[in-house]
Amino acid sequence: MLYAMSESKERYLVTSALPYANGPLHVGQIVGAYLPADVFVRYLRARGHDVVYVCGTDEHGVPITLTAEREGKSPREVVDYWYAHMKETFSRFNVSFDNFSRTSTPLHAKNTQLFYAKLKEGGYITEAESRQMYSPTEGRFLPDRYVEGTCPVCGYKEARGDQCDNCGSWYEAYELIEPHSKVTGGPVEVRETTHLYLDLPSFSGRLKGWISDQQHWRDSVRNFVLGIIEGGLEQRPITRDIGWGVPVPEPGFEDKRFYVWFDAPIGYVSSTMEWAELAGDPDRWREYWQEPDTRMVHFIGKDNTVFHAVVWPAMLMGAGEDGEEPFILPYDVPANEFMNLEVVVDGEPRQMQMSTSRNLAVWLHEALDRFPADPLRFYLASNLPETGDVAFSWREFQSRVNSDLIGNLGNYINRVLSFTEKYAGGELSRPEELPREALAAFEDFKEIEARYEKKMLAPRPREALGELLALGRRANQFFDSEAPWKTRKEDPERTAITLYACAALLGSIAYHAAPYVPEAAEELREFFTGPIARVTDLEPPSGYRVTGARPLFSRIEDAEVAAAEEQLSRAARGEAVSPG
Ligand code: B3M
Ligand code: ZN
Repeated sequence: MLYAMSESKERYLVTSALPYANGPLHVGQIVGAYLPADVFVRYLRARGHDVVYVCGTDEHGVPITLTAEREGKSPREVVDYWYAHMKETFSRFNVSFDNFSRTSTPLHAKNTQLFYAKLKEGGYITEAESRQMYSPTEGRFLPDRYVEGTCPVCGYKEARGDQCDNCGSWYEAYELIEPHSKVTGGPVEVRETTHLYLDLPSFSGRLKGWISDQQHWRDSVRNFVLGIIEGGLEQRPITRDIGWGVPVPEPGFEDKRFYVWFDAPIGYVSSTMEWAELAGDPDRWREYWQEPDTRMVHFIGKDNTVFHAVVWPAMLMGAGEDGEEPFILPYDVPANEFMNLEVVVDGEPRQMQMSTSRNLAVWLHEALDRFPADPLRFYLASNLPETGDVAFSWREFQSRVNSDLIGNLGNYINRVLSFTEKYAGGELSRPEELPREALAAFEDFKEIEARYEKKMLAPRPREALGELLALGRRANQFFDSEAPWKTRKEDPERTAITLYACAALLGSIAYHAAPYVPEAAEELREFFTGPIARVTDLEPPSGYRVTGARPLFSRIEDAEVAAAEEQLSRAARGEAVSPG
C-alpha cells in the first residue's frame, strides 16, 4: 500500500464569537459559532496543522448593564457569574478552546486603547456631536434600548428607542413622542453629546478590493458584505455615554467608554496574547496575527457579519500602518444562519423562534443535564445552519442519534469489536495479502475521506458529517457482504482477514468521527489498540487488539425525549421559571 505524501501544514488562528456574559448559552448560539469551530479545529489538529483556537466572554456594553439593572447587581457581579458559568458549560460540551478569556481584563483594556491610538495616528478617527437622549433624574445619557415612548409613525405606546415593534418603523430615539426612561419611567430629553468615530468610508476601496478577492468565502457572506460597501459606508461611532467598558484615553471623555463592538473583536487578539503568555512564550501571538500565511477564521452567527467582515478588517488595516508588522486580515468569516425551535403544542409540533427573554430556548447546560455531550454534538452537527435556517427538534435528536450515530456508526464498531473478541480471541494480525473486496472498500474509503476533508476545510462540518455516515454505510456493507458470522465456521482464516480489514475501516471511522464525538473516540482507545487513521495514509499495522469492548453510545429513550419536549412546551405556554 502506498503512503500518502505528507501534505503542507498550515498555521490557523480560529475564533468563535465572544458571547455576552449575561445569560446561559443556548443551542442557537452553539450551532452558530462554537460547535462548527470546535469540529473544524479538532480535525485540523488531527491532520497535524498548527492551530490556536481562542474565545472568551464579551463583558461590556448595554447587554451587560441592562441585565445588571434588571437583577439589581453590578455589571461586575453579572459578568463574573456568567463568565464562570459559560466556561464550565463549554467545557462540559467539550469545546476545546486553547484559551477562553474575557474582555474585562487589564491586558484587553490596554490593547483596545492601543488599537485606538494607532487608528488615530493613521488619521482614521473623527469627532462629532450628535443628539442623544438624556435622563435628568438619572444624570446620564441613555442608550436607545433604555428609552421607550409613543411611536411617531403609528402611535403605539410602548415603542422602543430605535424601532417600533408594532409597525416596524426605524427612527431616532428623539423622534419618539413623550420619550421616557425604561428604567425609571421618568421623562428624558434631547442633549448634544460628543463622540469619536471610525472613518469607515476611507477604507471603502480597500475593503471592496479585498473582499472581491475572497472567492473561497461563502457566497452569502461575500455578496452581503459587497452590498453593504456598495451601499456606502458611514462614520461609525466608537464611543458611548456609558460607565461600563474600556475607558477612552482622551480629555473630556472621562464619562464615556468605548463602544462594546469596538473592543470586542480586539478580544481575539487579547485572548491570543493571554494564551501565549500562559504558554510561557509571550511573543508567540505575533505568529498568528502577523505572519501573512496564517489563516484566521472567524466563526460567527450571521447577525455579526458586518462587524467581522467590514468594521473589524478596517480596524486591522488601519491599526497596522505604523511601521510595525501589519496585522493579517481574516482568511474566512463563515457566518451561519439561525436555528429555530420545534415545540410541541397540544400534541402538534410547531416551529417557533427562540426567545431568550421568554426563556423559550434549549439551554445548553440543561440539555447536558439530560444527555451526554456526544449525542448532543452529533445531532447539532447534523443540523448546522450552514446554508439556511434550521430547527431544533428533540424528536429529530432522538432519531438522528438512534439511527445514524448508533444504527450506522455505533453498530459497525460494535460488530467488528465483538466479533474480534469472540471469534479471533481479540487479536488480528496482518495478513500477507488482502482480498479484492477489502481493497475495493479501501479505495472507496479513500475517495470518501477526500470528500470529507474538502467539506470540512470549506468549512462545512455539517456536510462533512454526511461523508462520515457514508464511511459507516460502506463499512457496514463490507461487513455484511463478507458475512463473518458465516465464514467463521467454514473458513476461520478468511474471517480473521476480513476482521483485520474491518478494523482498518474502523480506525478511519473513529478518526473522522472524533471531531464530532470526542468522548467516544477517547473511550474507544481503552479497548481498541491499533491506528486511528485515515485509510488514505494508513500504514497497515502488524496487528489490532481488542479487549473488553463495550458499546460507545446509549440509545435515546422515548421517555427522555418526552421529558425534554415537555419542558419546552411549558416554556412556550409561559410557565417556565427563568434559567440560571
Ligand atoms: N457579543 C454578539 C453576540 O454574542 C457579540 C459578539 C462579539 S464577537 C467579537 O452575538
Ligand atoms: Zn409604530
